[in-house]
Amino acid sequence: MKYSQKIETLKLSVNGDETGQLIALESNKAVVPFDIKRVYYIYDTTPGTVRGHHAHKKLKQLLVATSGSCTIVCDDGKEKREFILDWPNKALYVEGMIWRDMKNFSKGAVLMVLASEYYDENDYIRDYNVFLKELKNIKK
Ligand code: T46
Repeated sequence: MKYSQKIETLKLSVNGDETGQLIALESNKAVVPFDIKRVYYIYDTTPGTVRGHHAHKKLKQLLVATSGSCTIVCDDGKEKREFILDWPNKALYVEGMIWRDMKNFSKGAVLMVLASEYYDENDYIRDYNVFLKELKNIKK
């Protein structure tokens, strides 16, 4: 299997006026580069917790902290980069073989994730050494 790997920060456009703000996300336009098959959100996290500790074989995801803030640590096998999501108009696109951790959840943080596939545990790589080994199959 050939894997892909991509990380991109995106600024979402806001429809705002004096009554409030609204952000719309749509499959294959309005920045989401895939058909949205699943939406999940992480909230009520334990203070100091670190989640993630895995990569995906093919999943594409768009992450937005719709409330509060958190840090996403992305590791492509060569370097680790940290992205702070701290505003509803900031999104992080993560595709495929990126090892990710989520940490520094603020009180009340809600991390919303749009995903390109239904939940499938077989798409996860939860062993870092297996992740490093599989990286040789990255599409060039
Ligand atoms: C990811 C990061 C950003 C389901 O039943 N359905 C789902 O769609 C998901 C995502 C999870 N689950 C179950 C599986 C576990 O029993 O919920 C439990 C917690 O999942 P996990 O430990 O994988 O959660 P995180 O926060 O470590 O990772 C999640 C996503 O799983 C993952 O795809 O990229 O958020």
